[in-house]
Amino acid sequence: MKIIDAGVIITAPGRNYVTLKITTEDGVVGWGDATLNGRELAVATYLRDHVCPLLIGRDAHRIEDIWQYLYKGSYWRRGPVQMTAIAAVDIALWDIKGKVAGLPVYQLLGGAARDGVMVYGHASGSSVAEMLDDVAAHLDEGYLAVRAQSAIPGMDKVYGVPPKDGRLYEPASSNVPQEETWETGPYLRFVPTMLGAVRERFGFDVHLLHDVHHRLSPLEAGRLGRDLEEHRMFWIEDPTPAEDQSAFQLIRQHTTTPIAVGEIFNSIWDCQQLITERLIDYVRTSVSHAGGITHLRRIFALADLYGVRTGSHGAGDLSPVSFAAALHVDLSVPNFGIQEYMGHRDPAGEVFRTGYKFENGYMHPGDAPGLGVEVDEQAAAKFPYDPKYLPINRRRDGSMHDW
Ligand code: GCO
Ligand code: MG
Repeated sequence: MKIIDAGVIITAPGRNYVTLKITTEDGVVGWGDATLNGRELAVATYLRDHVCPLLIGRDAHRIEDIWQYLYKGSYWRRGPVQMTAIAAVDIALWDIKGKVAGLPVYQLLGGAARDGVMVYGHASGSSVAEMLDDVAAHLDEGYLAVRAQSAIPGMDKVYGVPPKDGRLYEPASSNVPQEETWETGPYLRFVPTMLGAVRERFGFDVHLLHDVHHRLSPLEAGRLGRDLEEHRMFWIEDPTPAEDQSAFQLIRQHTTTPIAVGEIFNSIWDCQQLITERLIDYVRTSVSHAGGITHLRRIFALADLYGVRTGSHGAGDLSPVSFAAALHVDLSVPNFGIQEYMGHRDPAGEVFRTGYKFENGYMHPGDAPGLGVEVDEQAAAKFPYDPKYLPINRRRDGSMHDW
């Protein structure tokens, strides 16, 4: 079944998304997500100029071969741009295979290994009281797991906390990077109290998560983990910048608080040591940034051997196409842990027609053939590209810090 067309759609219904459309000779269309927040056009160009021309005439069914062809064939391997581009192709090809087979993608991956996929939502607030009310609102909606982030006294802006309404936190918000100030001391002193307040009000039944967003040293992370042990966290996420995998040995020596890492990883090599030395508990690689369904399953299979569970990134800057793909993988792998669900704000729903459902804290991708998401190209054309950057962090002395 030959590929006869491959093209890139850039649209900003609420935020920027890059989508790959692959068409086969019999008119089957597959969709892939190629969105790399703040660097969207780099992936769009990589696809348009270097990948799409190579797809024409290839057999859409040969997913593994096309993956290897694009990965090994470029010579310059890995990195977020290449791996997001390959992911988009891979996701679109799985969509096509499902549509041709008349089956939802999870059936092609071995079928459902569970009835639903537990997701966690984002609760936040400009004070602890406001954050607690947002946790309550999530529990009312049926969430079983909630990530809690709150403003920190003495710090102007904090990751994960929106300027106003708790539900609309948007990381990429400015046409030049917004500058934030980071101070480790106030953060480390405040967070145990903040998360303790959640336990005090809601008890221990709710799964509680927190994102450190790469900001601590290994020793500071160890101390935070130890201070949080009494709160029985589901996980703390990205405690340190994770390109230094051996740093996690130090964290592990100091705490039993579970650790989740991997949203910025793009290949199995980024987490090989973390997994094989059992330095983490959850691997957060995403389907759209880590080489698509084909490569994500390889990472998850390695993780399974070492008792590491999955906890894929699911922020709003990953499009509904990759969110659906994530749900298909989550439903089928044996070592699923949890899936992040931030949702997509309107008018994304005008462009992406989704079939996935949320019920009682669990999600299901639906049973439509393929991924179950269709893209309305006419609607997409109404929302032109809108350049945005992620913020940066500086310490009080002006030096750059991890954001
Ligand atoms: C998360 C992430 C996001 C990232 C965002 C960057 O855990 O959901 O940390 O909020 O900051 O995806 O584009
Ligand atoms: Mg994160």
